[in-house]
Amino acid sequence: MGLLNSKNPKAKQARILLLGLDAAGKSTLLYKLKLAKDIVTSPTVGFNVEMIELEKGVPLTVWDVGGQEKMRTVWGLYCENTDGLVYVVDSTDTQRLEDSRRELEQILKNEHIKNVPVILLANKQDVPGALSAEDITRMFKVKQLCSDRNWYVQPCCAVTGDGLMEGFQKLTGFVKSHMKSRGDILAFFKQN
Ligand SMILES: Nc1nc2c(ncn2[C@@H]2O[C@H](COP(=O)(O)OP(=O)(O)OP(=O)(O)O)[C@@H](O)[C@H]2O)c(=O)[nH]1
Ligand SMILES: [Mg+2]
Repeated sequence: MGLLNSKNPKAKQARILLLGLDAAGKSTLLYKLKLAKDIVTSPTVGFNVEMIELEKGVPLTVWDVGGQEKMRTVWGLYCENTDGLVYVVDSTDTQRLEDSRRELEQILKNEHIKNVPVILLANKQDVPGALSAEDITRMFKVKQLCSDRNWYVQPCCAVTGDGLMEGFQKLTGFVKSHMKSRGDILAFFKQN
């Protein structure tokens, strides 16, 4: 709990859920953000959890849950107390795009993340022929799917880190206003 605010160890941290199909690039991007370096990942069985502080005074606890089929059945168990959802899409995996869209649609029905802001990361933009953020927005029907919440689709490359900061900055802005609207903001900002 190294990033808890030292003046107030009980200050609320924002809990971020990182989801997406297996091999979308969730763990790669998490450790790129956390460690600023490339790591060799293996499929996540269970979850990784890391605290990252991209904006000073705004610590995020990021839960990276494995995306293999059997893991998707338990995604719902991680939704409680979530303040923001980051959904990672492999923009080159056109064969499983509909699977990915359907899983997103499903998880957005979870009552614990009702109105919670969503950032879609259109990952693997370094690969020639990758679908653009606009393509993903259209194909996922994001406007309809996320009509009850703030959302944004950010193109990125987890390997180089391109677009990750932009995506998480957007997320931080959304999360702040979401927490404010829920009244959590006092606990969150008293010390930030
Ligand atoms: N070219 C390219 N490869 C990427 C990118 N992001 C991730 N990868 C690769 O995709 C593979 C899967 O990445 P992971 O980060 O393990 O995927 P994950 O979403 O955590 O997968 P699960 O843990 O199984 O849910 C690895 O070989 C990564 O190096 C990217 O932006 N570009
Ligand atoms: Mg992983």
